[in-house]
Amino acid sequence: MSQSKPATVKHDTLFTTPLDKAARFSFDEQVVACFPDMIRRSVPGYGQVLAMLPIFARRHCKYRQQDDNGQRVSRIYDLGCSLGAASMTLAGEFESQDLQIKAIDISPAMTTEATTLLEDNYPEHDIEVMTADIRDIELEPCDMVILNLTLQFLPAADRVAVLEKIYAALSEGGILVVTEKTHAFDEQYDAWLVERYYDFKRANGYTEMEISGKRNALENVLITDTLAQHHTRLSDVGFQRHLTWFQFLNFVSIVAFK
Ligand code: GEK
Repeated sequence: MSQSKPATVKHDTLFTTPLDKAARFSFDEQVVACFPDMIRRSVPGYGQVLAMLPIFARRHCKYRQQDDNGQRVSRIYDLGCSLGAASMTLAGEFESQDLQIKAIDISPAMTTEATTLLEDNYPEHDIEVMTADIRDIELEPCDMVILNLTLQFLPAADRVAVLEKIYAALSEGGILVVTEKTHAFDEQYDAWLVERYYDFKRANGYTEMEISGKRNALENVLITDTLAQHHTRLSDVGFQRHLTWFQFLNFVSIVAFK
């Protein structure tokens, strides 16, 4: 894998001081500055999931689309791209002419930084970074859609419509990869998973205050589904085949095949 240029990443110290209990988590400049450190220390398997995306893309992206010059390309959407880590991983494993990547995030602080990082590292690649709400955009025909830890931030009632739009845009043979934090239906299993998840965060250097501060700030912002709910919804929107290919504690990744 090619090495990308390191950005200046701050250590995540967001919840090291007591916060207003009502403060909600938002993807602002402060979060952007420490995001790579935060997500690596907070999401079990984050790096492993990212590393598999180009491997999946090799198998399922078959130059089914055309770029503005009429060249055959594989079009990939990175929805809720944050700093573009998924797009970066893909660009690192493909020649510039092979892919057309569209990376979208609702947070201008994220897309500003993602644009810089992607332009600095992959100036030759066809990567468009857009600031938009993924509920509002139209999707062009595509080979692969990545929803890496993004669906969980949409209001529950809006998730079906976004997945329907993705299903409609995917070409036959294309895939959707959805990675999410989940909760277990069984309360005891859920309690065990949540506690071991906090152990995971402790092992990665987070204090009790940081863990509880983040939990409070994410309340009603990050709303999890069960794994069964994810699979049912994917069936409901039309995907006939979908598979949980990765699980690490309460974090899962599903691949859905069109
Ligand atoms: C990664 N995928 O590093 N429209 C667009 N973006 C949204 C919306 C929306 N309606 N709601 C939230 N977001 C990334 C990580 S982070 C996950 C994704 C996390 C964006 C939000 O601004 C944030 O950047 C991203 O979804 C979620 O592979 O921080 O746990």
